Amino acid sequence: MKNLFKDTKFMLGVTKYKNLPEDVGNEILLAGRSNAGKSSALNALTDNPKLARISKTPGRTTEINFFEVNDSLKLVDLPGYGFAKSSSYKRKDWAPLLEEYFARRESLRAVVIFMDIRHPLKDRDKDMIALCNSENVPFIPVLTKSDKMSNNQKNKALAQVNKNMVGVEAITVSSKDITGFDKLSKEILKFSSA
Ligand SMILES: Nc1nc2c(ncn2[C@@H]2O[C@H](COP(=O)(O)OP(=O)(O)OP(=O)(O)O)[C@@H](O)[C@H]2O)c(=O)[nH]1
Ligand SMILES: [Mg+2]
Repeated sequence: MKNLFKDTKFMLGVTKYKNLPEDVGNEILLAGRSNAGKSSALNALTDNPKLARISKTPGRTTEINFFEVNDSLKLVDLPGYGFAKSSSYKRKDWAPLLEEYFARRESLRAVVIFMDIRHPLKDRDKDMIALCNSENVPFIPVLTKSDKMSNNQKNKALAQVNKNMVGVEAITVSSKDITGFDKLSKEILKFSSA
């Protein structure tokens, strides 16, 4: 199967709404707690280990980074929520930008919410789900680092998360073993027709 994300390129990183690229096409937001594995997943999805920076130090991603998949699809990598001392994503400097983005961005189609499979649905994840629900933006829950669990544990975690959500099913991925990304690409591409 051809990887339609293969030619994804970094466009720009911004910290202010006015610096956002033109509001055209389709945008998928990549969200999640710091260290959840967002950047690793982006690299696995695009089969490009050098695309987004991975780090052992939480909070490496501090801007909203735009990646162009093709003419009509962009992936938007958010800084992890809760990487600093703040207890809520709302208190982060870029939170007003995020709220403005949700309120105004015509191109926003869906949010991928990355959660470490060992620690899913923390308060800030629930905040993000609530924000999606209040703005009527669909979300795709993704459980990362599935290589850290046995199949049995994995299925239990998945069932537990699914039990807490209506109308959506979580996907498990491992950026280490490169599993689950076919499914994730399919889900993302569902939102990418302009
Ligand atoms: N075992 C395992 N480790 C992973 C996986 N995905 C990410 N990691 C590790 O988790 C750490 C954080 O990964 P990142 O991809 O940088 O996480 P992030 O969500 O982008 O973090 P921020 O940019 O700080 O918000 C790194 O040490 C990765 O190597 C995975 O699927 N399996
Ligand atoms: Mg990152």
